[in-house]
Amino acid sequence: MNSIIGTWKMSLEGIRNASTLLTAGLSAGDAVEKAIALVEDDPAYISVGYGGLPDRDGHVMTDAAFMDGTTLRVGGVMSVESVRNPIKLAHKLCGRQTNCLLAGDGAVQAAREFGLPMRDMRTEESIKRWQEACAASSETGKAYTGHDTVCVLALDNTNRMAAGTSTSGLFMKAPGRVGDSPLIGSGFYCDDRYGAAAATGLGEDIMRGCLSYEVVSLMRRGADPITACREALDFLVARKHALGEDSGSISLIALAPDGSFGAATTLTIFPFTTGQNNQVSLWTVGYNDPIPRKAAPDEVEVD
Ligand code: SD4
Repeated sequence: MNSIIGTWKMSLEGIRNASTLLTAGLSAGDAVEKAIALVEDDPAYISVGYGGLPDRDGHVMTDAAFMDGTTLRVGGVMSVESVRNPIKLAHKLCGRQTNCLLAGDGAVQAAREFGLPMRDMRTEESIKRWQEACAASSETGKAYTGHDTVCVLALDNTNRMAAGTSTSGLFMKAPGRVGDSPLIGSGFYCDDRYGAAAATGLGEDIMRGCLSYEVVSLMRRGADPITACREALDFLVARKHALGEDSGSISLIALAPDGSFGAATTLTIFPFTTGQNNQVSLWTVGYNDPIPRKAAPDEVEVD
């Protein structure tokens, strides 16, 4: 039995490829890395890796993380520029006992030491998008829109699990801003005894509920992955409402050690993808539509 789940429609090809490889015996960790690297390398996906969303100064600064569900070891990078595949760096750092979470220049230096490829992560389109936002934000004062993280959770044929995340974070973020994606417990968590979870949405909100740890903790106490995602989300949303805040933009995915999966969202529609023993599907879930439904790729406009 193997199973893999990824956030957003953009993960579909990576999940398809990784699912085939998992079925052929690839490890959960390598499957997570491969699925995410494919999204990072594709400039069509504007919120992850190459061609990602620039910060206020026009730099594409990425965050990524990797967790091994057997050892509970973690690797992560934050505010990293010019590393072609931040997930590969996070995966390599996960092999270390110390110095496994690196920021900025230190992370770039580690990538060089590992011999990982570097690249200018900006594309003509990302530069144009930044220039337009600079012009528009001086008129409207609204810059912070557009953000999607690719998160992947996998279970392999030997019952090992892994989790990974990668993002360029919020569009027009302040230089140095870090979201939930590289933070263990918030953006991701994985313990192959109980399951794995990951989050996408506004990192500043996701962190307030340590949502990924909360989902895994609910699974540890017996919840199935759909219920665990929903309960963790509802709890934070209720707290936000009590504080006079709106629900915000948060989506969660989870994978159980038996290969079953779940998701929940505050959005009208949140697409995610799965592969189980090489059967690949696109799903949607909505705040008012909490049971995941299968969808055809052309039905889903949200990437
Ligand atoms: C962040 N959580 O940097 C990321 C962005 C994201 O969907 O996931 N957006 O806050």
